[in-house]
Amino acid sequence: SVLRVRDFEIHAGYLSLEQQAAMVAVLRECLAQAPLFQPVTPRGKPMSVRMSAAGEFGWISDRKGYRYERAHPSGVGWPRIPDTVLSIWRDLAPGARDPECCLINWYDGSAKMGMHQDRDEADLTHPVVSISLGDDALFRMGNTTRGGKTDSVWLRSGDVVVMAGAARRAYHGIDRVRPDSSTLLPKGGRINLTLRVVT
Ligand code: MD3
Ligand code: FE
Repeated sequence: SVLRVRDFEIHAGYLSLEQQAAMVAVLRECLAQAPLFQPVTPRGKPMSVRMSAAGEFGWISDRKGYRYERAHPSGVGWPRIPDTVLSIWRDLAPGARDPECCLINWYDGSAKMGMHQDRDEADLTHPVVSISLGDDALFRMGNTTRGGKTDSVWLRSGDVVVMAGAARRAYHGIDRVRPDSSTLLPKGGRINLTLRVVT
């Protein structure tokens, strides 16, 4: 079922449990090559979300700033974007250029992501596709400028969200994760994948 909240297109239950489990298995291989790391903000504050990436570029935050890089902080190249992940992009963003980055965000039960805009990409007319796996998360959607009214929705394992149009430039964040709401990940927590065109 597709739910539209403003310009956000939420495909609830897009992935079957089997598809979700297969995706977790290929993500483990990605993370073996490019392990999760804890980014720090340019001001030196550690983020609560752990991150890695697949694709030509990954997103990095450290004391030097925010940017896309061709290598993991360890120096190794990012793994390829798994085909099962790429096929979701091609289904839901038909006609768009293939993504150059699959950002992998991992949340434990106390991680959150403050309201922000994604604007480190060169061309904000390309859509972003987000895939949720594991524990439920409270996703908050705001406006293209900071402040104003927001709408919140719980994202569940297997849900896919497409951000195009005004949603692509909207402020958004994750207020909290509901621990133990899914059994997909053996140690619990939540994985969010975001597919992006970067250049
Ligand atoms: C709206 N991730 O990685 S996914 C992010 O669940 C990010 O990890 C959250 O915000 C997460 O930047 C939210 C939904 C999402 C992702 C990217 C967007 C919404 C977006 C980019 C532009 C606009
Ligand atoms: Fe974001």
